[in-house]
Amino acid sequence: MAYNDLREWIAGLEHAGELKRIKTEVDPILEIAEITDRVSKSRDKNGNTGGPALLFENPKGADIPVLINQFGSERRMRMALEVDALDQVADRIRQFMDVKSPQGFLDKVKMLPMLAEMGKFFPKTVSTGPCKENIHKDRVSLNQLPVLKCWPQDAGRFITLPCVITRDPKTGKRNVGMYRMQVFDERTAGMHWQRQKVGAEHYREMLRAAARAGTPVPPSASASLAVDMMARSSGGSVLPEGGLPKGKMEVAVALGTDPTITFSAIVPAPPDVEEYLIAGFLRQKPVELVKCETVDLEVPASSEIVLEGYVNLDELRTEGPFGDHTGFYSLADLYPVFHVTCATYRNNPIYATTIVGKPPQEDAHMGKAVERIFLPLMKLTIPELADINLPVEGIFHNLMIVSIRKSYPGQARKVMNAIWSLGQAMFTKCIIVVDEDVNVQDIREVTLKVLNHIDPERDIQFTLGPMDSLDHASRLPNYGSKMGVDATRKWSSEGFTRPWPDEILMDASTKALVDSKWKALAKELGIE
Ligand SMILES: Cc1cc2nc3c(=O)[nH]c(=O)nc-3n(C[C@H](O)[C@H](O)[C@H](O)COP(=O)(O)O)c2cc1C
Ligand SMILES: [Mn+2]
Repeated sequence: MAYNDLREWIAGLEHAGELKRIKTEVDPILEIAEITDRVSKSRDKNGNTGGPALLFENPKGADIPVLINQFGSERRMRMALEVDALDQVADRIRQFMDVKSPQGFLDKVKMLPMLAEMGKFFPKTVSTGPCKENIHKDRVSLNQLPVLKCWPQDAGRFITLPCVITRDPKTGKRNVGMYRMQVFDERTAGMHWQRQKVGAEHYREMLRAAARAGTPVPPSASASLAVDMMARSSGGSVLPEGGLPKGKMEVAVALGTDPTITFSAIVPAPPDVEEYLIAGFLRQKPVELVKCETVDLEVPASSEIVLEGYVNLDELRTEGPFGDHTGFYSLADLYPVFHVTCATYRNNPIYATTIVGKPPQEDAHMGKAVERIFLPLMKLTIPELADINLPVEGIFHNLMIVSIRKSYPGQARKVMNAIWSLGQAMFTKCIIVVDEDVNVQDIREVTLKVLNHIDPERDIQFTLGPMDSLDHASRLPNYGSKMGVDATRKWSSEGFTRPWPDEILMDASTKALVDSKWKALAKELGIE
């Protein structure tokens, strides 16, 4: 049964031996990050990385415990999604995609259980919930939270696992995205939605609407930069020259939610698919929402802590640097500023967070879950796709290895272009395409076959396009080149006329012969 809140999830983890409580006092400034980093990179006797989830019960300077590394192993990721294998989530998605139009009454009856199951996905608004146990509109201070400073050159403390809720002013649809928040002072924080994310698009929609309705503010350096950053990139000169319109955009932030909600905020779903629905699908039980006190938004009723507030349309502030999941500091840049108007929280709240840095860390396991879950969805538009691997050191957007069933010339390049046009996969800096017989999960096999099979000048495809905001090497921020490597076997219809050698494989009878003697031989030779 679904975890109803963070506390049930913590209890579940503890019961499964997947959580350790730390009673010693530890400093949220750097110390928790160093401990967590060591735990993330530790290996158990089976060679699994990740260590346990950690509950720091005594963080220095705050009386709120800190939960970290909750998703930091494959097992915990499976527990969070309540499956025995991550592919089961993919199987469930496939089942819903396979639905054919019912042919008669019996077919319709057969569909009823599925329809009933779908009914559970939709969130429902309830009148109140645990997150309303304490409501503060005046005495709000972000400094009461044990927010981490993760790395020495970080610009400050960062809320790293917030579910940021916004509403599309045009359609009224909600979005939940995970965008880090740098704490500036008691009541303000950075709002780091990168320009290609849904929160940023909602902000631009607000800018467009406000610009149509009102007078622009006087020109200023930051305002014109905002136009450049948030508006011109959307293709229109909808904003008056030189200034940003005044106005506010409402934002709510939920901290410490049940694991499916937290996970839903990071999955790269299509912009119009509401994350509360994704969470409902994953947990197979509706997400219960409550209305906010000061803004017209809904938050999960069982959230540990909720911050309500707004972003001024005409205000940007330098955010970062921040030690990021690339293993490097992401550079400082201008981002909107979140102002807290109200905080609601449970009695004895728990602060859930994460750190990112050099992989492998907690986010590596979340990324792997995304990879498995999205494969069937990618196959919808790229049916020849057999498997994909985003190696952890490729930090999701630097390297994707895909295998395909090749049926026509040039297909590997078609697949690259399809990936570069697919949602957040647009950021993929390097795509390697191999034939179906290559196991993309085996990096040794990939290295051997890819490098053997390519004629680099012929097989590398360059293109230009949007880059992840975190990329520090591209010629311009957010814009640069990408590379695809066609490592499939080349066909004569692709202009390759030389013979292609067979892969070395021993014949079956010799193998069987040696198999029959192997036990004794191996013992004699001292090998396993
Ligand atoms: C721990 C963590 C921190 C993240 N921080 C940010 C961030 O600061 N800014 C951002 O744009 N995306 C960040 N992301 C990625 C987004 O959450 C992800 O792209 C998500 O799909 C965005 O949702 P959206 O499509 O609804 O905008 C982070 C992801 C994780 C796992
Ligand atoms: Mn979204």
